[in-house]
Amino acid sequence: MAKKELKFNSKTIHGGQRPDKAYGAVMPPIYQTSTYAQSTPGGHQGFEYSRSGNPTRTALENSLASIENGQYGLAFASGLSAMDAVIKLLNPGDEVISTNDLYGGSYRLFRQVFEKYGIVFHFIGMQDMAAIEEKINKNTKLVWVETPTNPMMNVVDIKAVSALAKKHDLLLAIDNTFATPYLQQPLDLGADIVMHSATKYLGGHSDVVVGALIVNDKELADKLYFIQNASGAVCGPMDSFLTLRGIKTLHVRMQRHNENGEIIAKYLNDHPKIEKVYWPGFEDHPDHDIAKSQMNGFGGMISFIPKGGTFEAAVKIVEKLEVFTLAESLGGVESLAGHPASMTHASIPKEEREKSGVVDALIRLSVGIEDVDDLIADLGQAIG
Ligand code: P1T
Repeated sequence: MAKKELKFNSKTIHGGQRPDKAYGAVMPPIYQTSTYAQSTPGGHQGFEYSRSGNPTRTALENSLASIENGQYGLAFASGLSAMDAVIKLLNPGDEVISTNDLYGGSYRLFRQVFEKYGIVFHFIGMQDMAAIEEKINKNTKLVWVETPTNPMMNVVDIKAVSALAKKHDLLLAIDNTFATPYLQQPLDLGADIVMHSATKYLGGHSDVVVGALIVNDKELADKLYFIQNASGAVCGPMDSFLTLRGIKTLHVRMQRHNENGEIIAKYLNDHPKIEKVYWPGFEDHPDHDIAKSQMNGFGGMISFIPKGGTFEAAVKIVEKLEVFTLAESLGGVESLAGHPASMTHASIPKEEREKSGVVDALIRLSVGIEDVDDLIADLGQAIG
C-alpha cells in the first residue's frame, strides 16, 4: 500500500519515512554535520549545507507534511520563527487580520517586530464572519487564525474563514498547535498554511523548541523555503530527530490527553470553588458546535477561574500544585499549569488581554497523560 494512503495513526509512524540509504537504519540518523563533501563544485548528493537542508530535518519535514495531509513541510528553530517566515512573505503596507486571543509571543512578534516594518495587524474575535469581512481592504493579504485559541479556548470555523479568504484572495494560515492534526486538519478545511509550535504536542516530551509550516501549493512552499534558507532559523538535526520520535506516538498521546482533558474539565466544572471553566467540549461553550464538527475531540487544554476571581486565589492554587508543574509551555506528557497574565501572555498589555478574557485570575492547564486520579487529587488539594 502506498504510504500516502495510510490512515492517520499509521502516518504518524511511517508517513514520508523510509529506511536510511546508508545502512538501512529504521530511524534516520542524527546527521550532526554542517556541510557535505562535493566531488566537484556542485557535485553533491542532494545536500550541500545544513541551513539549506539536512537529511534528519528532511525526514521530519516529510513526516510533518504527511500528518497534516500537505505536500510540503518545513521545520524551523521554533514556532515563532515559523511564524516569522510567514509574515516575511508580506511587504510594507500589507495588512493582516488575526484572532484577538492568541499566544502572547505571537502578539509580540506581530506588534513589536513587524509593525515597525510597516505591516499592519488587526486583532478581532473571529466568531462573526461579517466582522472579519469589515476589516478587509485592498491591502489585506493574510488572515492569521489560532484555533482553539491560547488560552481562552475559542474555536474558529476554519471552513467559513477559508471561504472568506478565498473570496478576497487572501492567504489563510492556521496555528494548529493546540489541536494537532490528530484533532483537526486545517489544509483539508481550506487553509493555505498550517503552522505549529512543534515544541508542544508534536514533540510531546518538553525536550525541544521547534516550529513547523505545512502547505500544499508549490509556489508558496518555494517562497517559504527561500525565506527559511535566507533567514536561517532552521531546526537542527538533534531537534529534528527528537520531534520525529515524538510524532510517532502523537495519536496514542492525544487519545489520552483527550480522555484526561474531558475528565478534568468536568471535575473543575462541578467543583464548588471554581467559577468558570473554558473547554470547547462543554455543550454550552459558545463554539461547541463548530468544535464538534471540525475537530475529532476537544483536547487536553483547559483554562479556568477560581471563585472570587482574584489574582491571589489563582496564584495560591498554582503554587500548591504538586503533580502539575507550574511552567510555561504545554502539550508534553506531563501536566503543566500556567498563569497566562504573568507568564505566557505577559507581553500583551493588560487592557488588551483582559478584553479577550485573559484576566489575572485565569489559570491554564495542559493536562498530561498521567493517571487521571492523581491529577484530580492534586487539583483537589490545591483548590482546597
Ligand atoms: O515557543 P515556540 O515554539 O516558538 O512557539 C510559539 C507558539 C506559537 N503558537 C502557539 C499557539 C503557542 O502556544 C506557542 C508557544 N506557547 C507557549 C510557550 C505557551 O506556554 O503558551
